[in-house]
This record gives sequence, C-alpha cells and structure tokens, in this order.
Amino acid sequence: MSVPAPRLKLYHYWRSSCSWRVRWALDFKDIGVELQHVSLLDGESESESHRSRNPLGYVPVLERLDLVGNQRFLSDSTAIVNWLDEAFPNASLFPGDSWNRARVRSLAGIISSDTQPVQNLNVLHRHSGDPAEQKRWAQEFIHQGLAAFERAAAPVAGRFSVGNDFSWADLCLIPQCYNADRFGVALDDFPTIRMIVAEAQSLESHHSSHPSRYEPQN
Ligand SMILES: N[C@@H](CCC(=O)N[C@@H](CS)C(=O)NCC(=O)O)C(=O)O
Repeated sequence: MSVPAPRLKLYHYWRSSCSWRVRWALDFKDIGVELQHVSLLDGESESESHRSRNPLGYVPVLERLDLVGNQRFLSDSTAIVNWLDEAFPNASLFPGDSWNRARVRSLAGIISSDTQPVQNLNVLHRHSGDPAEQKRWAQEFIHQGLAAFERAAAPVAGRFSVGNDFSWADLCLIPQCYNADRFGVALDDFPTIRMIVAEAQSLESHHSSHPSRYEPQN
C-alpha cells in the first residue's frame, strides 16, 4: 500500500550512486514520486535550468510542489534522505537508539563525504584528461574508502552495516560497491561488505531502484 505523498519529483541520473541512494530510499519507504532523468554526459546537468535547481549542477535534486504549484528544491542525497525519513517515518532508515543512529551516519559519511566526492566525474576530469589515470585515481580512493568502511563496520554489522536493520549506511554502501565494480575494484578484501551486499540483494527495493532499471533506451 502506497504512503500518501506530497507531490514529489526526483531529478536523477541512471547510474549516479547518489541518485540511486534516493531512488532506493523512496522505494524502501514506498513513496510515490515522478522521476526526471538528467544526463551528466551531454551538458544537461550543467544547464541553467538544472543549475536553478542545484547551483552545483549535480544530481540528485528533489522537487516538492505545494498545493498552489510553488516549487521547492532540495539537493544533496544526505539532506534529501534525512528529510524523507522525517516526513515519512515508516520503514525508518535511521533505526535504533541515538548511538545506533550516529553509527549509521558515521558509516554513511565514509562513503558520502570521504569516498564518492573524490571519485566524482568532475574531479576525475579535473585530475587528468587520460582515462587510464582517471581510473587509477578512482580505484585508489574507492579501495581506501571501502577498506575504512570494512574496518569500521565489521564490529557492528549484523545482516546489514549496523546490526540487522537496513539503514542509510547501506544506502550509501551498496551504490558505492556498484561504482567499485564499474571501476574494476574487487571486493575480495572486504568480507563484511560482501555479506551486506548479498543481504541487500534480497530486498525488492534493491531491484526496483537499481541503475539497470533506469538506463536510457536509445
Ligand atoms: N553530496 C551530493 C553529491 C552529488 C554528486 O556528486 N552527484 C554526482 C553523481 S553521483 C554528480 O552529479 N556528478 C556530476 C559531475 O561530477 O559533474 C549528494 O550526496 O547528493
């Protein structure tokens, strides 16, 4: 049964890991939303119309329309998912007591603050014009971030990153593992992460929000 939602629209890019975090949160909470694809490859995200939604020219951006049609935009997956969790408290993505929730945020931050930003497209292009060097850079930082996540999560993980409840930490981890695969970073050194990835694949919302479902067909 769908949760009655305000009118929401998500601007996303099919294989952006930050976009996947938000699509997955929406599906996990069963929140209806309109989706609009914004290409990161052909300048669409750099356009004035997208920069009016997010001056950085990044995805994801959530738009909220009120009853008289006023638009409000929220960028940054962390801010968006925190708002969704407050506005739609069913299926909490920050479960447990205050210490548990802080752990969720701490693990998520290893990915959202300290790993994904340094392997972002614009950073790779700024770093080097050579695709092989871009890949080497991304691999180094992804491996470093996942190694830190593995060590921090190992003592607190259950089925998922923090205990047995799916959380915001998993929403950051799994799309980052998808990126790791794209960049050729193996998960062999990370048994806890491999276990969480396998568990997450049992969730219907993993499949319904997966990038492969949103790949433009043309
Ligand atoms: N902190 C932001 C980061 C958003 C971000 O980096 N988005 C990437 C895709 S995952 C992007 O739009 N990159 C465009 C670019 O690098 O030019 C969030 O969590 O939403």
